[in-house]
Amino acid sequence: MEHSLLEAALSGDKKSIARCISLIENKYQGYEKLLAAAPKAQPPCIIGLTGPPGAGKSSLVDAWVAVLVAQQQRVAVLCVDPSSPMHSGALLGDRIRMSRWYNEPQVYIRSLSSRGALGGLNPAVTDILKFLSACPFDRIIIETVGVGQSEVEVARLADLTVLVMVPESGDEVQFMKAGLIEMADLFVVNKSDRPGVDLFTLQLKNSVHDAKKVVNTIAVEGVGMQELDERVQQQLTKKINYYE
Ligand SMILES: Nc1nc2c(ncn2[C@@H]2O[C@H](COP(=O)(O)OP(=O)(O)OP(=O)(O)O)[C@@H](O)[C@H]2O)c(=O)[nH]1
Ligand SMILES: [Mg+2]
Repeated sequence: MEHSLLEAALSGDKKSIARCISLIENKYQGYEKLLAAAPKAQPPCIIGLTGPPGAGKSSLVDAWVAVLVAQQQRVAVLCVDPSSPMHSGALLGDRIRMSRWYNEPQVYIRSLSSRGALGGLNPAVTDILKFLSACPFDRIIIETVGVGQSEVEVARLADLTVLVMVPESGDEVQFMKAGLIEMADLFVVNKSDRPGVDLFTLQLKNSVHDAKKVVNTIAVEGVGMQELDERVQQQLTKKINYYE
């Protein structure tokens, strides 16, 4: 492993970061050295974004990144595709939805398939997150499609878990059954331009018992992003205080 590659990555060079991640993903000889470079303690900054297929997660990340970039923050986005062939289009969708950020120096976006772990997260995800934490990013956002176990795994890896739902799908009941209401720190009702949003939001607020944890957004129009950003910040601050 070239020392200079690691140094360049840790100083924020996107090409070097991409190469390092490929080495880690493929368990290339010496990749452990890269991982060892990750500092042990980091302030909480990894945000897991999960929810059913097509809920608008990538659109939401795209719009949120605009807010973060305006704040001069450096952002890494990791999109993890589930192994189910049913959702094989997700990675392409993620790339299209976030394409405007690929040439932005402050933003690094990477897609990963979840080959290996059936129905779960790519086993390299943990390692890659560890490495990204050593790079100078203010925020690391990980998007996964909620198709079962993966939401739970994301919550374990992330400092903060955001569950994205849409009004018309009846997700709320399903998520309650799966115990996800307890697991998520924030709930986004995306596609708030759709019918039934008021009732859905009300029901969700009742289930969550904390109205401040529910944010309404219209990702494709950038509506609600400032509020989402503020709520995320509040929740992260709470966690930092809790850890200290
Ligand atoms: N009406 C409406 N459509 C939206 C909104 N947000 C996203 N969409 C649309 O919903 C579709 C899916 O959006 P994506 O951002 O790809 O959703 P996703 O959750 O990332 O999808 P997967 O990664 O495939 O699970 C796209 O056609 C978006 O344009 C919204 O707030 N309102
Ligand atoms: Mg997506």
